[in-house]
Amino acid sequence: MTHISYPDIKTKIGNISLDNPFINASGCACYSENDLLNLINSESGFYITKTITLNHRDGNDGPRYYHNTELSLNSMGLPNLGLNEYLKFKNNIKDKLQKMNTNIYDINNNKYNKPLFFSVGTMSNNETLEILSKLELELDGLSGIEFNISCPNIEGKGQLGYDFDALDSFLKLISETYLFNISRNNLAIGLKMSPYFDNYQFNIVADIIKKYPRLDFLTCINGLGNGLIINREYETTYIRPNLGCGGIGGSVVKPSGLANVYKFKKLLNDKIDIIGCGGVSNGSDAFDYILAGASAVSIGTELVRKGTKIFGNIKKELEDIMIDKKYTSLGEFKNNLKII
Ligand code: RRO
Repeated sequence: MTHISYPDIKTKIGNISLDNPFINASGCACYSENDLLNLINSESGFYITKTITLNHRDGNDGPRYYHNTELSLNSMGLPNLGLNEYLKFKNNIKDKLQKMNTNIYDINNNKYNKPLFFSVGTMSNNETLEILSKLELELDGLSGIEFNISCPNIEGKGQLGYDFDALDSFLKLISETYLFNISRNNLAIGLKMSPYFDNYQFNIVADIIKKYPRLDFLTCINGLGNGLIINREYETTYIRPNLGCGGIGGSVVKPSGLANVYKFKKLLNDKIDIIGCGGVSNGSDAFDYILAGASAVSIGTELVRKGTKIFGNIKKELEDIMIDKKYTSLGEFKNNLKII
C-alpha cells in the first residue's frame, strides 16, 4: 500500500499562524452571526467580518448584487451590523462553540483554533479613531485588523486608496494609536487595497507603505470599481445604485489581482505579507497567487456562489497540485515566479 504524505500548507500573516492559507474575502458570507459561525465551521484557515462601521448601515437600495459564471457585480454600499454587534459576536464565540460539536474550540487549552480578523471601515478619520479606541479595549479573541481603504461603492466618497496624500495622512493617524504598539505576535494589521494599474501608482503607494513598518499585510485586491453589466433582453442594468455600475469580482479580475500581489511583493519584499484576492475559484488559482508572492488567499465570488464547502475543495486541489509537483510546503514555491 502506498502512503501519501500530505503537503504542509501552513502559513503566516504577520506573526499569526494559520493551518492553511484560505480566508473568505471580506464582504462575502460574513455579515451575520450565522454567516460567521458557518465560516468557523468551514475548512478555512482564518476568517474575516464584513467591513465594520461604528453604527449599523443598511447599505444601498437593491437589487445590488449580480453574478454569472464569470463575474460578480456589486454595489452593496457597506451594509453591516455596526461595531457593537461584531464585538458581541466575538465575545460570545467561546460559549457558542462549546455548545456546538466542533474542534475549533480547544477546551484543554482554552483557545480558538481559528483566527478571527475584523475588517474596519475608513469612512472618516474621526469615525476610524472612535472604532479603534473601542477596539483597543476589546482585543481578546481578535487576531487581525484589515483597514478597508478601497470600498468602490460609497456615493459621494472616493477610495482612500486612490488619494495618495489622504492615504498617507490616514496611515500616520492610525500609526499613532495604541494599536500600532501591540506586538505582532498578538495582532496582524493590514490594508485592503484598491486595484492599481500603472507603475507610477505601484511605486508611490509602496513608498507610502514603507513609512509604516508596523503594517503586517496587504490584501490585494478589492473589486474593480465602476464595472457595468447589461441585461440585453430587457435593456437594463442588473443593479440599481450608482447608475447600475459597481465593483467587479470573479475570474475576469484574476490577472489584475495577480499583478497587484506580484508588484507589491517585488517592491516591499519580505517586509510585508500579501493576501491574494480576486478570481480564486480552484486550487490552480490559489497556486498562481502563492507563486506570485501571496502568503494567503481570499475567496469571494466563488464563496458566494458555492457556499463554505468551497474551502475543503480548494484545499484538496492545492494539495493535489503540490503532490504532483513534489512540493512539500508553500515556502518551496511562494514568490518564485520566473520571468520567461
Ligand atoms: O459594501 C460594499 O459595497 C463593498 C465594499 Br465595503 C467593498 O470593500 N468592496 C465591494 O466590492 N463592495
